Amino acid sequence: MTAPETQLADASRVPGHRLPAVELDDWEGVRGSAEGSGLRIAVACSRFNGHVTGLLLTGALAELARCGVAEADRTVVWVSGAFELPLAAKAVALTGQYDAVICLGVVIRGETTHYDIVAGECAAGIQRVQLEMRLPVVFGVLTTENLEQALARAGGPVGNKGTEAAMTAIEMANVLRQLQWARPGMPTSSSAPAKAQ
Ligand code: INI
Repeated sequence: MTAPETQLADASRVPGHRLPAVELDDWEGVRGSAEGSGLRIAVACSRFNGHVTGLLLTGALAELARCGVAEADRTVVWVSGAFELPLAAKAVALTGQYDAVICLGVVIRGETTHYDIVAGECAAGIQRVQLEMRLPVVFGVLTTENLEQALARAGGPVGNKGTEAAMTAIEMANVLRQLQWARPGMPTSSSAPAKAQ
């Protein structure tokens, strides 16, 4: 069994666009499993740069299915652009019917400042909605310099951001469920459901 400190050190040496989330099986605490059965998850997907967001959506839906989210519990909501994703997420949250929302979009830098405004407002809006609504709203939005970088992250050599976003949605939905069950007191290290099922 590898010590958590060693896992972190190893992870920091893995090449790639970001540090991968490490498996910390030895660590106590509240954690969300990758079990999707019984969860209802909406995916808000932007039509702007649709040839790329479609690839993100394919990755997200495949991952939800792989993790056990039933087809009837997966809803796709289309919006025009990344700027509209926070509103769609809030509308989904207000239904009270979902355990998480995944937001998928692609913002590619152009020659104007439009990119910064759209990407910034999208990210800030998504964060605001998830904090206000206490519902996981996952940022599955690519913000890249060019189309090539976007395609690389939409099922290309760097992976699929949609797949990652689906994993995050399930994990966070289950984290929140664990915390709900732990009420009224926070779990101690000895009482917490420490291991993922
Ligand atoms: N929307 C995107 O999703 N990606 C972009 O790269 C983009 N750019 O570059 O303009 C974009 N613009 C549209 C925006 O999201 C809104 O739909 C539009 O402004 C209407 O509110």
